[in-house]
Amino acid sequence: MNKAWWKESVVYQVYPRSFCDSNGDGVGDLNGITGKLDYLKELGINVIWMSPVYKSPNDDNGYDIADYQDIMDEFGTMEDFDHLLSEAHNRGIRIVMDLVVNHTSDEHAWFMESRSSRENDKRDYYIWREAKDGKEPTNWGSCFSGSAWEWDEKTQMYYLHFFSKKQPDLNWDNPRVRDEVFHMMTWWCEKGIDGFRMDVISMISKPDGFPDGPIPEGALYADSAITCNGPHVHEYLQEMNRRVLSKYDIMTVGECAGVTIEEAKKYANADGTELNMVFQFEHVGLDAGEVDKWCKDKISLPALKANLTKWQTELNDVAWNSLFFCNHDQPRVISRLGDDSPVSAKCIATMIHFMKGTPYVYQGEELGMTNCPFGSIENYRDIESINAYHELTEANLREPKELLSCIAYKSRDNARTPMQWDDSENAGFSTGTPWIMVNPNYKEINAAKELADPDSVFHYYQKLIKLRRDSEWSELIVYGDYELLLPEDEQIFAYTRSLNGRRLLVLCNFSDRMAEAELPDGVGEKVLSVLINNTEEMPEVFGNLRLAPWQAICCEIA
Ligand code: TEU
Ligand code: CA
Repeated sequence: MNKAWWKESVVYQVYPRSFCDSNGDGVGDLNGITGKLDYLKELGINVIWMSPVYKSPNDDNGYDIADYQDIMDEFGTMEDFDHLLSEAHNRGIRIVMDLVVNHTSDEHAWFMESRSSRENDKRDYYIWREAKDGKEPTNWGSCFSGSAWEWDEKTQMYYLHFFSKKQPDLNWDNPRVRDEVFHMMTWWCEKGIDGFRMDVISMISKPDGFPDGPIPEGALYADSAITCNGPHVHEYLQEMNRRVLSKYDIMTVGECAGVTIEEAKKYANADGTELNMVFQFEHVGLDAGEVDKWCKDKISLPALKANLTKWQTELNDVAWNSLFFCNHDQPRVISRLGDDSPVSAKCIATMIHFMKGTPYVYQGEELGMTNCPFGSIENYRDIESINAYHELTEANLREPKELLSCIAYKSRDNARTPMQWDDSENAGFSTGTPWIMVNPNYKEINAAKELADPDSVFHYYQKLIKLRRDSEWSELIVYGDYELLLPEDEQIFAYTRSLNGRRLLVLCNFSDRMAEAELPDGVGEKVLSVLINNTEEMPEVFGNLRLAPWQAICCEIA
């Protein structure tokens, strides 16, 4: 069964900019996080993954790093970080850092040198190419709109950036770059951190020969998928594992855009030669459009069940799953899969938290925080949303009003509004002017109110986490085998977990209507105990199953 602490964990993602502002400048900071450790302890999580806190000009809110071994001015000092780390450890909470090494900021010293001349000693730390027929070297697009190539007047060459032009891609084929990265990672591990979430790690090895890619109808450039799972990515991660990761008791999760099951079996293989687990994106891609994410298509439940079941069964005993729907790049799942009601939040959480893998709770998800009514494009802060709006409307590819409604539904900023702590001004996030608008529903949805309400979403997440981490069913929830039931049902997500002769039955009605179904023979005929139920109603589990709207229940069955 290969037990491990990171398999038995529940991770909480903090987006520091929006979590808690301790000094009234409108921006969240490290001391703000330290001040909320008791809240996180109360929730029951045992690992915090923090989005980047390193020095950065914040072109992409810290995912553009100018110094990997210093703290962003707005977030505090290295002393503040050391204090946070020790206070977290004092509470039995581990800290996982966000490692962004596919690219740096263009204000990093390495890039400042690299761009200074073609002969500079660090020129090949990045990816420079001559113009081709007077144009960009390939037809690749940036994830933040425009070409993935930026012209540098001084040295008369293009440099590659799959994200913003202030995020030049590092050249991982250069062994000196790998040395620099592994040295920096070791420095953080020696400080006592507990792991890394690795940003777009599936993109670090670029395709051989830099071929043009296909340009989808309605798009201006070839998709960045062309660089996912590149020719040397596993070689580089195995080197990283040998030289750094294998020397410490740490947890690693690769953010792997474009990862398939076959690739995940390599990235997160059970032999431990690369990473512990990956974030896959097929399930959160089920509602993407033909060309890009800017649409309001809904995810069909049978498609979601089929995809999550594929990952549950095909990685089983071969690799390890992460379990998430929310993060700082995704709209709020309660608005995407639910109907913004607390009962729908609990239903979604039940479906996720009883699966096999390590669950990730994104800040505010445990409160049932929803998407935010931003209104005009001026209220957005996210470079991805803002650039997409301007590029697609200025190229007359999308009608502004219609596109804005899609951005409202899918923008990353939906996850980046300030954490809603209480019903005081700015939801208790800051005594200053927040860097981004506060969701106007903070008086109804906030931590103070939910801590005082035993039936709140917070307390429901607390129960889910306790069942996984400290109950008689913990081993069954973490290590039990998964089996989907009722695959074609359009309303009910039903599955079992089994281990050593014990079995859990999970039933979730993903609709605002009553749901009925026939369970397979032998399933649910004898309920031994009810672990959790998000409504007062006790469904008839025997034979003719009836579930209330959004009802979710987990029982131990004979
Ligand atoms: O995200 C990479 C990535 O896949 C995103 O571009 C994602 O596809 C998109 O945001 C979904 O709409 C990572 C970080 O999580 C993201 O915040 C950064 O902006 C990006 O890398 C560049 O570092
Ligand atoms: Ca602050």
